Amino acid sequence: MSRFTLSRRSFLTGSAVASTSALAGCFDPLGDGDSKVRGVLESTNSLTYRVQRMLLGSDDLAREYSESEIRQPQRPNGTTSPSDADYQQLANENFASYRLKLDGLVEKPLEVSLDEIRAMPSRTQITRHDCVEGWSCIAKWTGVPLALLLDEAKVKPSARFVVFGCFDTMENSFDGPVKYYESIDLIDARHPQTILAYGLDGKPLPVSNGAPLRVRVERQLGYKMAKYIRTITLTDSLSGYGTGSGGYWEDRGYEWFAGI
Ligand SMILES: Nc1nc2c(c(=O)[nH]1)N[C@H]1C(S)=C(S)[C@@H](COP(=O)(O)O)O[C@H]1N2
Ligand SMILES: [Mo]
Repeated sequence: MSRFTLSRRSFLTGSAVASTSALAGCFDPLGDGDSKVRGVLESTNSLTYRVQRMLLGSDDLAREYSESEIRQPQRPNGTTSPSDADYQQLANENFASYRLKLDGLVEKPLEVSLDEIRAMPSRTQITRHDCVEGWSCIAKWTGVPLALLLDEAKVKPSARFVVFGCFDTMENSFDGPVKYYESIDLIDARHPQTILAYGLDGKPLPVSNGAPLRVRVERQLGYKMAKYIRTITLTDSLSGYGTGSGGYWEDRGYEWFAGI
């Protein structure tokens, strides 16, 4: 018995703790290692992918909040201003020549401009972002549901993962400079709250939070939500990316399935 029972209990406790502390808007409750919230994050992190997938219905929604629960701007974290020359050039002209490339295991690879993406049906959601470092922020995100782009590109049946390739180079990596990347499965990719966001709190997404496009994967931790997205690739294996664990931080030991 246990592992499942215990896991399930920590998972449920996780939701309860998360919702009571949500009123703070942006908060950093973790001064030390035995904080309740950190314990919950760590225990949910250790759940296996299979167990979490059993607990989370594929379309269960993450909690959404009201405008009054937005207390301060989304805290920029990780890369906040990519120094990469190709990115800076695009940013200088307000991303007018930016093209999102969607390729890999699809019948119809796409190259779409920001204007084309903004013209697609959008979704706006007020959600809580939980960083593994122990802070959370409630913010309003607007973007195109990733599922719409996947449908447009016609994903091949052999595809299993969506890989986000980013513009920003992580300079301080022990193995030299590498680009940030992330990946999710197709259940999360098609989840109704999974959007490519170009708006934050009613304004264009700022560079510090991932302009021109960043993904929201609302049932997972912050590091899954790739900013500065350049490419989206459908693949049947993560082994060709980074050192094969599915993301920049996963290659450095974080869980690939970072459900909260
Ligand atoms: N490209 C890229 N995406 C990234 C990161 C990054 O450094 N580069 N940091 C991640 C982490 S750890 C967090 S918590 C969130 C921070 O998003 P924010 O800056 O909008 O708060 O972005 C995630 N996505
Ligand atoms: Mo994070």
